[in-house]
Amino acid sequence: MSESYREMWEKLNLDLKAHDGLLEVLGKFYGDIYMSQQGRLQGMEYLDFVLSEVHGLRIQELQQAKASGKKIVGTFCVFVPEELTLAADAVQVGLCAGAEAGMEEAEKIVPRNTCALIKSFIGFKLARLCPFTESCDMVVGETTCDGKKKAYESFADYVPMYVMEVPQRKNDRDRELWKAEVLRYKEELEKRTGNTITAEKLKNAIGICNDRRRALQRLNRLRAAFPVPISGRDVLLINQISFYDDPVRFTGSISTLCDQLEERIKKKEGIVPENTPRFMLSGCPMAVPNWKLPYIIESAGAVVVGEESCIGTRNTRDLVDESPETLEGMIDAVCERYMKIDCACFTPNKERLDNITEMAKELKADGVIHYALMFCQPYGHEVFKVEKALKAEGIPMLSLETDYSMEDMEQLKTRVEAFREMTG
Ligand code: BJ8
Repeated sequence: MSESYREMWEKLNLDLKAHDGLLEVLGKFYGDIYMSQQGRLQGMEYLDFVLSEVHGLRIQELQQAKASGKKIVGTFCVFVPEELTLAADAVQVGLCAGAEAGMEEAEKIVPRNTCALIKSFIGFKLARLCPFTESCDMVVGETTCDGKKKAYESFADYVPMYVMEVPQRKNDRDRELWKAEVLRYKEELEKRTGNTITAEKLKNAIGICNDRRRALQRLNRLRAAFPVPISGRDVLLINQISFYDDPVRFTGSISTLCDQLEERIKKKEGIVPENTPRFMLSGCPMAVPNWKLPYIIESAGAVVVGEESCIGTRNTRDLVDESPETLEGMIDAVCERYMKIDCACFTPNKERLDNITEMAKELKADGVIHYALMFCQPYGHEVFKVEKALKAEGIPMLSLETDYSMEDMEQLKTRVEAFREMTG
């Protein structure tokens, strides 16, 4: 890393020593999990580069955007409408974290039995490890699960917090509440950025976000080919990077990668042999650098062909209707699209069961591995329903509960291997 990065990190008040340690561990972890793969597509070099520069070049870009007067908005949930953020000429970045750093610090302000995702983003802030959080002018939370909404109350002492209320049901009055919240967010953005969200700007932003979703949808279709042309690990990484890379640049790179995938599919080239068991992941989001489970699955001789998760198809499945021409019509279309998100925080949430079974069938998955983070009530509760729905379709499921520690690697590996044998 260049000296200019160190200066930048210093200005951002990072704990430089601890941050050096984090980058070292991350680099090694990435090398073991990603660079050791054989036969990766050339297009993955872009992703390798972006990841290697995650705390360098991308942060430099954010600082340059700030210097030119743009605001940086950090988020933790796919419910925050990026279309509005972009239409206000701001930059949106995901702040969810998938590493164990700063857990002890985090436990000083949230209970021990809080899920690792929450503890991680708090830990990264308190241990002064995350240049993204430090770059933010506004951090947007949401009232999804109890863990998050209570954690934001405490987190507000450390970051410029704004919280959107997400309804828990999907009836007419819930939709009204959501629309009011989207409008409140629009006003807040306009106030904080000093920019007015016009129909023209929103139309452009809807196009940018939809294009990214379309590129990821294409990737998801292609990855499901026989034999599987790209590893699940790589697709997870692509989804993770989609949360903090520049959206237009990202879409262009993923489209190039998809062209390469098409070539590979034409030649019937696989990243694994055609008869490799195909598993679909379902459940909690896996924030960067949480690559543990896909790595275990793919080291156990199976391949991941889909992620039913917010860092996966839940975030890319639905597009915003692009036909409205008025600002009000576009805002309605944005509200409508976000209300299709089938997060386990909703009750009832039959849509998710339908989406999982349909996706598993489409992908011709040999089995589904349900992943719940320890202490995650919403996804933990839905495990039973998901298993029942899949069983009715004759699709086997393995339920795993874990966190970000590496202590249970062997145990998870044994269970995944047994599942692979059972489904094979
Ligand atoms: S829309 S899944 S990104 S809330 S794992 S913090 S649910 S206790 S992340 Fe999520 Fe939005 Fe829903 Fe998606 Fe709570 Fe569970 Fe932790 Fe979670």
